[in-house]
Amino acid sequence: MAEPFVVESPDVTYSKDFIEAKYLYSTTQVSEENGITKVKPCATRLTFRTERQVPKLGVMLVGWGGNNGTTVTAAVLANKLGLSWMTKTGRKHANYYGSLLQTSTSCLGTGPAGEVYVPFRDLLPMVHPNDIVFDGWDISSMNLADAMGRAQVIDWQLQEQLRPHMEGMKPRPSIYIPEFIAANQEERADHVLSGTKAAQVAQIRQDIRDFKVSSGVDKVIVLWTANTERFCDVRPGVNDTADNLLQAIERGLEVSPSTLFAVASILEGCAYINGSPQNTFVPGAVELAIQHRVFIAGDDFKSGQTKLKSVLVDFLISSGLKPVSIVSYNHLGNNDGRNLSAPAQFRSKEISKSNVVDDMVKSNPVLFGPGERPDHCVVIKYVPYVGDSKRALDEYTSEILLGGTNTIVIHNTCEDSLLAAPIILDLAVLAELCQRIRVGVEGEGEPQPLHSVLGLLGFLCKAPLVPEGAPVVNALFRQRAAIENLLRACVGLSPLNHMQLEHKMQ
Ligand code: NAI
Ligand code: DG6
Repeated sequence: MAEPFVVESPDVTYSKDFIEAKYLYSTTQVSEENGITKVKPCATRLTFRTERQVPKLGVMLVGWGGNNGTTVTAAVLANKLGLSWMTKTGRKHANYYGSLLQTSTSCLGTGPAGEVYVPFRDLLPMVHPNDIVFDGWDISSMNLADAMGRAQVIDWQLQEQLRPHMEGMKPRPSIYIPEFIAANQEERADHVLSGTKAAQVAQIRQDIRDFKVSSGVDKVIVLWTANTERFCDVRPGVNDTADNLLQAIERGLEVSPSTLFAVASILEGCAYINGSPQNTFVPGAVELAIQHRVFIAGDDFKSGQTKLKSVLVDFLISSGLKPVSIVSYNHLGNNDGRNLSAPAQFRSKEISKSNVVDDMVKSNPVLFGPGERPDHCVVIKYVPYVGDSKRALDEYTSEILLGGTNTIVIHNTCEDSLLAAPIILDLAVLAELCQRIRVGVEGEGEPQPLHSVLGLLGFLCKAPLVPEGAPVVNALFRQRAAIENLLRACVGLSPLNHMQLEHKMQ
């Protein structure tokens, strides 16, 4: 299999099936002894082994008939078919703008003409989105062509071209427990499974198996892009351990639909990604994933306002300015906004949108004393007329030199699902790639899979799920560097350090 580039190093070997890289992982340990802070540079020799064979990937979307589900399906078809269409501002061509992997680049190194950049997707063998086969579930029976019309996201001329390809796509009936989503969603719930919770989980597992056989895909990833649910209580004996969670399903106790899907997916050995804010990954679900060595990732796509926040607050704090008030308001008119107009569902979103500055605040004890944090207010309003074109207004106030203040106000109009669709693709493609990576300490046995809780995908999530005890990183470019440097490590390249010493020394 031809690679876009070959690393020439005694530490890197390419075999028919694997790329294997020996890698020196450098960290720094800090300890406190007798009032003295001791800092110790450490280095560990690791082996990364990446399977080269890219599988045929199937992605099953929960909420396939929603704005994100239809938009991502339409985007892949439009790219695959090479479609273009006229709008009042001219001809538009299908692209993957907004995808970290497809349309952003990574610096490979320096050549005679300067720095050499390659698309992120060329760093390692990865699934191309055009080759993904979609399937999924929805509580609404509408076929994908009609659902795309309902979403009002895709330009009309493109919809017309896509209709024949999408009208045959019909979501599978889904698990519907009305109390988890807003009451205003009831009118679209005409396509729901019946039976006990255990029977419904069994049906979802059967659906995954059926899809695998009928589509001929090698691997399936399941991704929740259905409505935001309310948080569920974490209760001892119900969802605190894997066994209790499985028992709770058998006994018909409270388990949210998104957690039921997670359980079905994990038991089928399929990675499960949560694109919404609710606490799908109760402790029992996490333990189940770890037991089955299946990847889970989430929560809540980081698409617009929050992505900017995780850059802007990082900029302020890392420049030594002190943000003291962050007020984020937005209004939108799609079905997501309608669902979020109910208090319990809004609360889930408020939580995931509010914790995104914590790591940056914690990183700077010069500016913030113990327990001190900026005021942070999140408001979401439902305004049907604006549809999927979300308006986001943010005000950041910072304290600056000698008691001065610096107020930055941002207005952002963003077509929500057109931002979320490429994130869905990146999540699936990266999760699949991670399934082919093994890493281990040299001399300590065979390299092993990454931790089941795939924190690496945090760049794409508002509230990154991380292994117990691991730090949560929200700062966008730290998250990006984690992905970039891990992928570089897999081909034996050191992390990008941006020192450019070759241009700074005499
Ligand atoms: P949407 O409301 O258009 O689509 C959700 C779909 O899920 C609907 O078709 C609904 O019928 C279906 N559904 C609800 N409960 C279901 C269940 N139990 N099983 C199967 N299907 C079910 O919403 P949209 O805009 O597609 O967003 C989806 C999710 O992604 C929401 O939770 C939203 O908060 C989240 N999100 C969206 C972002 C964006 O930029 N569009 C960004 C971040 C998160
Ligand atoms: C209103 O906030 C609706 C939400 O679903 C958001 O549009 C979505 O979570 C994207 O949020 P953000 O903050 O990344 O733009």
